[in-house]
Amino acid sequence: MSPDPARRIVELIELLDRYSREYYEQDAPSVSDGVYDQLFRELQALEAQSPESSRSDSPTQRVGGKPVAGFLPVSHSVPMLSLDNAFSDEELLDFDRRARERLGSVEMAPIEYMCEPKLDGIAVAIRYERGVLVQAATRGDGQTGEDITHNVRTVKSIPLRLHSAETIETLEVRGEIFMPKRGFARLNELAESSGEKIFANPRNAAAGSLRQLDPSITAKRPLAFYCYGVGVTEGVTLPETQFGLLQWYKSLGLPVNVEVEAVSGIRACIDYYEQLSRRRSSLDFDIDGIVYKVNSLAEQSYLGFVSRAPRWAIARKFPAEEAVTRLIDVEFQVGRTGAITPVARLEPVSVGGVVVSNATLHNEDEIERLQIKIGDLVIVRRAGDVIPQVARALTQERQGELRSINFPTQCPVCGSPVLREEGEAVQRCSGALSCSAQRKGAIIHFVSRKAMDVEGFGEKLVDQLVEMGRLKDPGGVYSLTHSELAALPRMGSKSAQNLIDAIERSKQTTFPRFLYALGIREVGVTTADRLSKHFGDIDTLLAASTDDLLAVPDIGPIVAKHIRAFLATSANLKVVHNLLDAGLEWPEIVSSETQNAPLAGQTWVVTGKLEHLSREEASELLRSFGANVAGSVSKTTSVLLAGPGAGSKLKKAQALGVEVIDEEEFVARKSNWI
Ligand code: 9MJ
Repeated sequence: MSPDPARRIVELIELLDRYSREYYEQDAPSVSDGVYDQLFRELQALEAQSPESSRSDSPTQRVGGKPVAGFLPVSHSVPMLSLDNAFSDEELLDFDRRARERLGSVEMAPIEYMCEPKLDGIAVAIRYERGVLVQAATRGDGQTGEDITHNVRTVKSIPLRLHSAETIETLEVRGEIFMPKRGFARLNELAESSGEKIFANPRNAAAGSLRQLDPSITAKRPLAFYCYGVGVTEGVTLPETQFGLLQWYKSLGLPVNVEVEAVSGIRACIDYYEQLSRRRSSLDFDIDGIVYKVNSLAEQSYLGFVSRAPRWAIARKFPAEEAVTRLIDVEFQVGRTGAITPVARLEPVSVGGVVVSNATLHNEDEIERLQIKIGDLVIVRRAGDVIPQVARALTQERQGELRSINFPTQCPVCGSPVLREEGEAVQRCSGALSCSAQRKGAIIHFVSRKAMDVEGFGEKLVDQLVEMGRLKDPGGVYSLTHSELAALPRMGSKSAQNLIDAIERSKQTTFPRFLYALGIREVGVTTADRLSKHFGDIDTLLAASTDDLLAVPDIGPIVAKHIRAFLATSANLKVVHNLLDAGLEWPEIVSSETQNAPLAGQTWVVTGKLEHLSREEASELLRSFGANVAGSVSKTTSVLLAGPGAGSKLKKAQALGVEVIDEEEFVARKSNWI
């Protein structure tokens, strides 16, 4: 499928050149930095393998962008360096080892490092003479940048005069101009409402803002600045460390990122990385990694630099959240409710630090929107914990045979017609429990932890029993026998007995668990709880009309429709009755409206680790006493039950003056409620 190396090199050079022009000249990138880096590294590797095919116009031979016409060139008498990258802890450890070897401190004390968030903005050099801002320039290629003084003067956090520094002859401050995320969002909202061009990301918005010929436009853009380095100086003695430099900058009125931290040794650098990467999304500025710098300025100058990067600093990049790979095939999965989800099978690729070989394509509309075909190169995105998605297809790079994706009209599992309800994007198999995929899904849901909680009843077992024809609906679980289970492959007599015991235990349940376990569409744990409180018992619920359902708090027409549809299907009613006949039972519901429940009208939140109960068990108990249990703390919270390890919820409760109790107090109070 992949072309030969020489052809791929030519292809990559052209592709990277186009992406680079989109990025630097048009401020309109069509791919993310991560994708660019990935292709760049692929090119580097191919050129190393086949040096005879490398070309002098390859982007790997170039160090930076060209100044654009309209701005005067500024030459950097102290070159503006860029940074080498480390993409793993190993590469970072190598960097530290090399630095210690050069400093002669392999066996000696660890190096002290400064850790700085790596801002994703525009590097600038701002020159102050006798304390007054006289010039500002971009990095350009590191030797020559562009004069953007007129625009930089409009950035409000950059002082036009340094605090009490008239005696400093010359100070060239270096740092990053960027657009905070909130400002970026507002700017794009405004642009959208007035039909103007929308920026792809905060970095491009910042670059576009600094490239204005008219500074009154720049002045309206929400730009900010943090400084982190120094260029030319005259008539001043610099502090001894990077940390000291930043402290001194602060005293001069220059903005310094509050997140910077001096640490001892490379292990502490890794800890800093892990902590900051967890908070990354809550920072108000985009970062693409962490910069580590040898703290001592004397050691920095001893270490020096190679070609364009210092030997005393390194950028530990976050794993790219996007990568390019090829779509090999599309399969259609059938879920518990019959929803048919197209799943992309991909050539495995590392995204966000995880190897991805499948990604969801959501539904037919999404396939249409992506205009994607099998065989296409695609961009896969995975941010944080979200399921990998196909962001788009590189349709311009198409070559060779491609196959179009046809959404099935019959269920790929049972052959029943696939239907799409009006106003819905989802297509569903119409086979209900006669479709083995829906049957498996329904039973897996039924035995799951928040439902009937049958311990040890896993997906593989459900698959096996459904395929043998032994489980036709959730009720079948209660007629399984020890000998039947023990005869299954890889199942001993003891495991079979454990399962039988767990099945038996699950018969003692609660009304909301039972309702949730039925797997009615749109009925999650909270809705099941509301329904059980409202109707109190199963017979009243079974007889409920749509209007009766609409009278339940927070139940709207869609949920009511799904409940009615479920109850109107005779196969479902048969399942419900079989379950009741199997001996499922639950304590009578203490309805908060009809009986004077001790916690009626109160809203509780449970957080932290409890010793004697799980959080869910505590919540269930609270609900049984009439309390409403919420997921987050607010002004209306009555009490927060907090175990050890409670974090932001505890802080918020304390800030709002909400009563906080521990488990011991909870247990003591509980005895009064019974
Ligand atoms: C960024 N981008 O935040 C440097 N940087 O230091 C920080 N960049 C840098 N330092 C030397 N914090 C060259 C570049």
